[in-house]
Amino acid sequence: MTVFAKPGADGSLMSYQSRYDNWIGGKWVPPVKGQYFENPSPVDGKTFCEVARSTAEDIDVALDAAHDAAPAWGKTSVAERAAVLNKIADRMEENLEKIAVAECWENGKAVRETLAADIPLAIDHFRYFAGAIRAQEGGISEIDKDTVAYHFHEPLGVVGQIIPWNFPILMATWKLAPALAAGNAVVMKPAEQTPASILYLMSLIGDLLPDGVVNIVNGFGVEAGKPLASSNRIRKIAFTGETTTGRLIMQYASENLIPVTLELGGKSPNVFFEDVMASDDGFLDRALEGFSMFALNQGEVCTCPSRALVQGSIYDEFLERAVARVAAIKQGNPLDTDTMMGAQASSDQWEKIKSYLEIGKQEGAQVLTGGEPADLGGDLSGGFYIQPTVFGGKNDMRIFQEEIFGPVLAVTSFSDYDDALAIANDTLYGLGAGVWSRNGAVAYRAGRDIQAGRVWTNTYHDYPAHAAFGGYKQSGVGRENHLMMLSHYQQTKNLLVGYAQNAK
Ligand code: TXE
Repeated sequence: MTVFAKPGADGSLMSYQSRYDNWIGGKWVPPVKGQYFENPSPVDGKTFCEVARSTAEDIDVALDAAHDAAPAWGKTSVAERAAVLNKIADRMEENLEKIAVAECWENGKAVRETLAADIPLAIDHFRYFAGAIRAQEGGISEIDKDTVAYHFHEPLGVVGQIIPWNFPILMATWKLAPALAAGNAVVMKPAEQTPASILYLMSLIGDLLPDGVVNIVNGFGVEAGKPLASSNRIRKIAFTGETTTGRLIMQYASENLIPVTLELGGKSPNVFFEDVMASDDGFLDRALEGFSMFALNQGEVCTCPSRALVQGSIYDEFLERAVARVAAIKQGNPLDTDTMMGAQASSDQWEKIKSYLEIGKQEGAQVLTGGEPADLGGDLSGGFYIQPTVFGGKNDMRIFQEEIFGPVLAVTSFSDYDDALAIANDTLYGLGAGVWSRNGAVAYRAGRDIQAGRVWTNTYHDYPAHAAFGGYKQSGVGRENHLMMLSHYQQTKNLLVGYAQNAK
């Protein structure tokens, strides 16, 4: 067991500055109005740094820097841009533990996750898009024997990106890597709950990028995010967050007729067919693991499998084992590498989840395990902890329909395939889903019939860079990851050339 020292304490791996300005034009720039806000760690609830509280004026300064940088960056060769992305990945790998601790301390998630998943995935993302941009080809069509249509990929120019707090570094990477690979300059507004870890990252990698290619401006949604998303100086806005905010982003973007990518909320069904119980082999263990995945990242995942649908014929037997598996989740100090579940990211989110624990009880759901906030005592008593919770109930309850974004699972039973599909699709959302069956045909059919952009079959919560990710229904617009993401940051130039005169 390793307990990382508190960041900044003697012997610690990394140190946050006590105050952060914005990262603009390759240097630290104080906010125009001179205001800062406090940034508490969810681990103990205490403020560990303060961060620029930016306004429209700061967004303008960042947009100036991005516009200065964009033409030259857009003209670099794909090999040059790929080299920069690969250097960023290498630098991150050299500093993996430091970045993992920075993210853990700021977000409250377990350091064993940031060490094993969040930061390695972020590194791989830069490497994937370094390769992807070099492999991307344009197109040529022959219109007639003397006329050719060339299709080139061109960068959009300056793009805006607004990210949430649940995976601060990975969400930044999902947006930065394809945008940079495609030759754009970026102004990014991180979430006010986790403004510093991305700045810590910039302090490590900032020298690898030309000044102004990446600009990070912190602040609150309406004060800093809205001026960015509604600016007529960006050519695209990419957003991850709540569905209601996504709707606003689309409205702002419509004023300037720019494209949007929206990655929004979810209420993902995780469907367990009766044959998962057929024998006590590794498959059942994997299914039980998949059931408990609702608690991964403290449930603060847009694809959190927050609804479990279990076939009636196995309901009692499966639930007995599944609930025992959930009760064994080790909750504790997020900086302890033994800890499986850490703290919720903010006091607001903690309050929201606690209110849903009460809503579930009031609407008559049965508490199968958990159901309360967790007091871990000692230094952690000021932190934002919730017991992993499983409710039994019906799909029309609010805990089945509304995104809680916490370690709270709502379980119900289904009779047959059609019933399972009806319940799975009875939601406004369509981001993720899981299907568990030993019968490949059933699993395939369910995967195709569930209305969600990502359906995991006999696995869950894998996020490779080369698989498309995004929502159906009210879970979003567009995709992230995968080669296809490049086109979200490019425009097509068609050159239609007549060569006939050259032949005379
Ligand atoms: O989201 P917001 P919040 C869900 C989850 C959570 C709920 C609220 O259910 O409980 O949303 O979280 C910026 N113009 N998800 O309040 O407000 C904001 O500053 C421009 C799901 O944090 O959507 C932050 O940077 N920007 C989700 C970002 O938007 C605005 C991840 C997200 O904040 C803005 C996070 C505005 N008017 C929360 N208002 C997922 N899909 O992964 C806010 N912002």
